[in-house]
Amino acid sequence: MKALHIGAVVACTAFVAAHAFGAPVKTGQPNVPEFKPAFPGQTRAPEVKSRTQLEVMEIAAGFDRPWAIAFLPEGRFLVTEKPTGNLYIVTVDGRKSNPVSGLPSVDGRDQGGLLDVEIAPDFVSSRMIYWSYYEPREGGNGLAVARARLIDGPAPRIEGLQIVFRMQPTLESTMHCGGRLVFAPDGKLFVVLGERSVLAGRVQAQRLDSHFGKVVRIRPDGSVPEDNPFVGRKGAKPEIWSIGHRNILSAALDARNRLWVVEMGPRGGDELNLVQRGKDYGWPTIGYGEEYSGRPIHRTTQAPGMEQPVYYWDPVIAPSGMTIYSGSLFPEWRGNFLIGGLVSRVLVRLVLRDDRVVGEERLLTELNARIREVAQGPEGALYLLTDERNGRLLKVTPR
Ligand SMILES: [Ca+2]
Repeated sequence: MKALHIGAVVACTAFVAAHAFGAPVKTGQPNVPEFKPAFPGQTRAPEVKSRTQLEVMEIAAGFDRPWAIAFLPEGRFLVTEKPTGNLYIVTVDGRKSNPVSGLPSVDGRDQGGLLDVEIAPDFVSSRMIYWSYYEPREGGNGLAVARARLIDGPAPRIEGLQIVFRMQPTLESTMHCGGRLVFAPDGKLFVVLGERSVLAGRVQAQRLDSHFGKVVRIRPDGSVPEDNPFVGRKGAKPEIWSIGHRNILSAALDARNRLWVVEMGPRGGDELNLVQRGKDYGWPTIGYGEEYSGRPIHRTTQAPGMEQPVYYWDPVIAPSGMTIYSGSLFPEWRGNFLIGGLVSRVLVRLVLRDDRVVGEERLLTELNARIREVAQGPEGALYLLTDERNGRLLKVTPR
């Protein structure tokens, strides 16, 4: 293992004062300055500074664009590799297994490939794992979620493969499938999705007959819980839990088991949303960004019946991966949102109070790496994956 010492100790000004006043994190000019926040603190919250000095250890490297981590109860990790579709078991001292065999092939172009992996809540007895991936299909592709039993050993493999969810309709696009998986404590599985980026997909984010741009909620076997909001509505996909999302690449539960997501915006307009049953998060009707060409997407930032983001970024951070910290190694981070930044090459920390962002920090700037995954380990350390050809699995602890 290699220790990378990061950052200097920064004395913190009084916590309350920093929240009430204070300049925001220094970023560039907004891309869409004519769009104003709907309420104070919806963007550019005052900068806060962690008092804890961080130590970053490299546990393993040599992953091709790794995407997600899951923690096995014995202290090892599952790590997905996006373009290759490979899943590895990694030991705490960084030894990588052969790729787990038996996984279906993936469409690994662009944003596609093998994405998230989770262990079942009853993994200790069932040995079941769940993963999401871009599924190659006749006439295009789409996100799928599969599960199987993990058979350990020198040649790890899966057994009893089942596809439990298929995003519909099939469309040819190598972009915006979302893909994070979150198990709720009641055993339901949230799958967060994107709208495929192309215009033919984007317009479906508001349509109930399409999974594009939705959060869906299923049972682990793929069946639909009867208390989903659109069950029984004619023409509606019954798996839908919320609508109007662009491309969700971060999802996590808070201490009250509420689902929070961060979605990748266009140029300007990355959003933090608190996902509630049956609600509409506005895309592409409202938002705070613009097309990469500079052309407008939205006439307005607010509309009746559409939810406001709790927070937005312009310029964007390009989010991927998030954990809401609940461990004991970083007491000052308790309840904070830790979000990986791709283009921004930072770890973003948000401090929330009463569901409003009251402070923002950019951590690990010295690492200067695209951060794809942020996960809290069982012992409270933070684990990261860097989005590189030689992607690294990093462990962050107090120094
Ligand atoms: Ca929105």
